[in-house]
Amino acid sequence: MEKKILVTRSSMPTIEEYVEEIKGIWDSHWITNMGPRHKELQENLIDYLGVEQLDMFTNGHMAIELSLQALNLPKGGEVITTPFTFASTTHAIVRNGLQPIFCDINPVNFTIDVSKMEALVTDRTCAIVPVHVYGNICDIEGIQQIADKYGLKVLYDAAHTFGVRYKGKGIGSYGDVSCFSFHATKVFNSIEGGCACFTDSDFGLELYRLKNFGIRGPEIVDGVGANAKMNEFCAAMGLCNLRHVEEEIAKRKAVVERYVAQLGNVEGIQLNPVQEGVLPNYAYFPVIFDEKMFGASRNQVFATLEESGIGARKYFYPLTSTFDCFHGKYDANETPVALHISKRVLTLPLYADLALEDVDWICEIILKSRK
Ligand code: T4K
Repeated sequence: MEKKILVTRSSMPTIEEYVEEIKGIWDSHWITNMGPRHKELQENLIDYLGVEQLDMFTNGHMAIELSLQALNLPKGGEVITTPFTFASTTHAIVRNGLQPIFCDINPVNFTIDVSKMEALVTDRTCAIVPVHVYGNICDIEGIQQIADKYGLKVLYDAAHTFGVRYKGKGIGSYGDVSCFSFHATKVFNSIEGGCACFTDSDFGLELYRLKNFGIRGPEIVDGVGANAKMNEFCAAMGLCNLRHVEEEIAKRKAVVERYVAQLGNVEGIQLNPVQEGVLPNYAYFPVIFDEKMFGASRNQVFATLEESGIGARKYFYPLTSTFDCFHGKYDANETPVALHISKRVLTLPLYADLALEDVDWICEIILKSRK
């Protein structure tokens, strides 16, 4: 059978470890609705992520969507955000009846460009939703300054930044709320899952209510909520994977270092930056190809890799602002850097157990794809 390497591969505990973790579920018959594993994972995550409070959800998207709802922003309000992200970020804004206002990104770390943000503020602006894309952290101080000046809420889409620390603090402790994804494809997974980190207990209560149908008490339903509760099987997977997350990150680091050794000095290739003051998690390995200097376009490299059974991905192309569902609503030329990067970026396979020889092989194919 032809060898296949995909962009990532879920980390899993041994089956024995998982079975041990779920045995108690059979004894108690308590499968969901904030059971003992949910509680234990929540406590362990507060500790590991270095945040004051957090709540957990079925997935990262619901953490973002319900957090935006819990911020109680004015309907139709404008939210400054990035188009260089996964569908989830933009859709969470739109599904809340809010209007995304797309700000360009900076060409070095691909996060929202704070120098272009203030010009987008109007009297309808109510929030900023930046993304720590690929695990690169945004200009947190710059964003907070603008938020403070105009009285805006800040929700960080921190889906890619599990375990990242900035200036010694957990990345989830910045902004009004920060949302992580625990999807199968992430550095840490609970199969599906996610969390929102916050400091305001009233906000936390509102969020809890929204993930549980708006129920406040056995006979009181005073909110129109959704159902976004994490079940016990996902929480059990989270408990197992959390035990190994440091090892996971260390192995990813070795893979990234091997890529950097092979591709770091190649003309026409731009790699992800190392950011000052940041303890990274090696979530993604994006590469930007300059066709003229490198000798092959992103699409050519993508196709050559695919012919060899290597599934690199074009995260994040197309820009969310150009999705068919928004046809004609936004102009991608207003975010020229994001447009430029999205047409040139390829994220290469990265996971803990990716063999270093396979990294060499992937790089060899990339370099041979030059005309
Ligand atoms: N915000 C941002 C910035 C995000 O990137 C995401 C999710 C979210 C918010 C929302 O968080 P969640 O609601 O998802 O928790 C994937 C993921 O589904 C998605 O979680 C992720 N971002 C996005 C960047 O990538 P796809 O459609 O590319 O995934 P898929 O199914 O093609 O999987 C990619 C590779 O992962 C496969 O080729 C193999 C591997 N894989 C996949 C699955 C599903 C596994 O090894 N095991 C698996 O179970 O979206």
